[in-house]
Amino acid sequence: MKEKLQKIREEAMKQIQDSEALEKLNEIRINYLGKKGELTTVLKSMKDVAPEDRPKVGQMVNETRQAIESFLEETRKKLAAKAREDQLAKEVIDVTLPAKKSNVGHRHPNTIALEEVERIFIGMGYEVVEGPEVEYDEYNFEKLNIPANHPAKDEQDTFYINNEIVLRTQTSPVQVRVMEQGKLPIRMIAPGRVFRSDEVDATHSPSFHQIEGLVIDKNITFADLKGTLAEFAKQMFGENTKVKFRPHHFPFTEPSAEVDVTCFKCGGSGCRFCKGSGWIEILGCGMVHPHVLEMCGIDPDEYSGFAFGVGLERIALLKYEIDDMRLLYENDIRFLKQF
Ligand code: 2NL
Repeated sequence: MKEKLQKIREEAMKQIQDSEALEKLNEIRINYLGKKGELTTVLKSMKDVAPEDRPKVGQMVNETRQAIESFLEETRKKLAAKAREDQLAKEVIDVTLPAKKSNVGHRHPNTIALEEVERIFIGMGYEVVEGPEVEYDEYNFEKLNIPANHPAKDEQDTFYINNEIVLRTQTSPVQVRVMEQGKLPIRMIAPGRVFRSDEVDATHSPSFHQIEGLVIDKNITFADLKGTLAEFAKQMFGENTKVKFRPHHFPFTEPSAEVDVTCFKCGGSGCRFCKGSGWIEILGCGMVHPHVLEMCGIDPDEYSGFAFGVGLERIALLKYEIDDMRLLYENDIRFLKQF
């Protein structure tokens, strides 16, 4: 028995000594110390040992077990340390590699321009109101003095859902809704998406954005309109910007005007940007037509008001010197990032 134990011990020690991997050590542990291992088998054969020899043999089995266990543990530590060293040597981190770029979003030029316009009018006490993009013909045309068969209806041709429902051509129906609510005075802007049955080119799109403004109170005159838009132009395009009102016609305002601002590139002396004229057209406006007020439930003898409409894309193109509207809709991040 003694020789047998001695042999087991020598064999185990040699195998441990020779093992090069942690998995191998585990195998050895199972082979010698496991449930069906060699040492366990010896313990099980104790019944064949003479009773007086049993304590001695038992002690020898235990000593062998402890010797194998402690050598296993010692070797395990060595191998684990070596494995970690090898791993560290293999997985060298190149700290000079460029880091992954994190792409953050960017506000669209339309959004930047809209927020600027909103900031200016909120500063003058206006409210920002939104409304539906799908509208009744009645709100988009009739109540704005554009009855069936009016030539303006052809200029503002749009997409029809059916005979009574259209995609709005302006945000004015939002203002009609506010007027109908009957709370006066009104000082509001209505930004939003509008639609026209237009072919796509550098300055047209079947879907674009507009900001309309409306002020209704007692004793509102064209002078209020001029002062308001002159202040808007200064804040939007620079302190030295001047405005010019040219007579125009809109069915929903009377009198009506188109407004030009002095070219913010050349200051009015004439350049390529303003095609030599020194002026750039930015919006349409006028005094709200008395018939429109009446149709919206406001007494034109008591109240008057002005209104204006600005194309948001037009402002964004001018402000950021973009020469093709289509660039605004392509969502190419390299383009958008510039503004
Ligand atoms: C343009 C012209 C304009 C209005 C819009 C308006 C709204 C109501 C009543 C009267 Cl509820 N007028 N809006 C007035 C004049 C011009 O837009 O050229 N827009 C791009």
